[in-house]
Amino acid sequence: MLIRSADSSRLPEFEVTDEERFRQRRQLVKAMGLLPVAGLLPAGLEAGNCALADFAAGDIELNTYHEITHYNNYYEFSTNKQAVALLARSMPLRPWTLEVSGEVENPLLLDIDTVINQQQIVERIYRFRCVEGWSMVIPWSGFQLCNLLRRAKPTSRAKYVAFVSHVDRTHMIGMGRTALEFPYREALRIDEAMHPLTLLASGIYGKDLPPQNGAPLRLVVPWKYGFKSPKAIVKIVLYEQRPQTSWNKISPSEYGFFGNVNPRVAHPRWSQRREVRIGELKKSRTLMFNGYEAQVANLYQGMDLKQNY
Ligand SMILES: Nc1nc2c(c(=O)[nH]1)N[C@H]1C(S)=C(S)[C@@H](COP(=O)(O)O)O[C@H]1N2
Ligand SMILES: [Mo]
Repeated sequence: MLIRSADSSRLPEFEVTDEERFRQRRQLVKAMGLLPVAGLLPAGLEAGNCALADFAAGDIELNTYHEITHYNNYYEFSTNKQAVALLARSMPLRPWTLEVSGEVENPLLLDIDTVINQQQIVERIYRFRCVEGWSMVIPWSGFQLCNLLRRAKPTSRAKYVAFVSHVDRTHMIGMGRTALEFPYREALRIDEAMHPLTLLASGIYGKDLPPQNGAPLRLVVPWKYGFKSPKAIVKIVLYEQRPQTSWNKISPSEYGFFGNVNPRVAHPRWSQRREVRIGELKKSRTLMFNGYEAQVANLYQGMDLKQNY
C-alpha cells in the first residue's frame, strides 16, 4: 500500500496532511483497490533479507488523532492516562542516539534522525490492545525492526532482543511513584523481532510521533499487549539468554514474557475476552493474537497457548 521512501516522508505536503485528509486519502486508496484486506504480500517480496509486510487491517475505523494522543500509558510521567500528553510535552527529544549492541558483529551508535532517514518508511494500520482491556486502531508510520537488526548483523548466539527506554529525571516526574523500575525494559525473542509486522514507529497519522506516544522511536508489536511496546527507545541489545523485562519482573503471573493477546487467558484483574475500543460504547470480542493469528501463529507452534508465559 502506501510505501514511501524516507525522502518523500519529508515532503511538506505530507507534513501538512491533516487527519481528515489522511482519512480521505485512505478511502481513495481503498476505492482504487490498492489496499489488501488483510495478510502479507506473497512471499518473495523482500527488502534486503527482510520479508516485507504490506499489511492493512481491513475496514476498521481508525481512532482519532486526539484519542490516540490523549489516552496514554507512560508511567515515567504519570499513571493518569489523560495527564501524560501535557506532562511529556516539554521533554527534550534531541540530541538522541540509538545504540544497537550485544550479540552483533556490527554494533551501531546512530543519531536518531540518521536512523529514521535511512529507513524505508511504511504506513501500517494496526489494532492496539492494552492488557487493561482497552484498544485502539492506529495508523503508524515507521520501519520494520528487521531492517535495522540486519544492519547490525546478529551473531548466531543472538536469541533475544532487548529494548531500553529513555530516562530523564528532570522531566519524567512519575518515576518515583510506581513499583515499576526504570529504565523501562522490554524484550522479544529474535524471531518475533524479525517478523515483518514488528515495527519501530516514528509517526502516527503521517506526523512525527508525539512525546506521549513514545517519540522519537517506539516499538509496535501488534499481536502483543501494549506493555510489550516500549517507548522512547535508546538501546537495543541482543542476548543469548532471555533478559529481564520490567513488568514481568514485578509480576510474572500478570505479565508473561510473551504477552501475546489471547482472549482465553485471563489476567488476574482483567478477563481478556472482550475489550473497549476507545471512543465506542459497546465492548467487542478480543481476537486471538489481536487479529494477527494468520501471520504469527506459526511462531508459537508447540507452545501451550492456554499458559500465560
Ligand atoms: N517507556 C515506557 N513504554 C511503555 C509504557 C511505559 O509506561 N513506559 N507503557 C506501555 C503500555 S502498558 C502501553 S498500553 C503502551 C501505550 O502506548 P500509547 O500510549 O501510545 O497508547 O505503551 C507501553 N510502552
Ligand atoms: Mo498497557
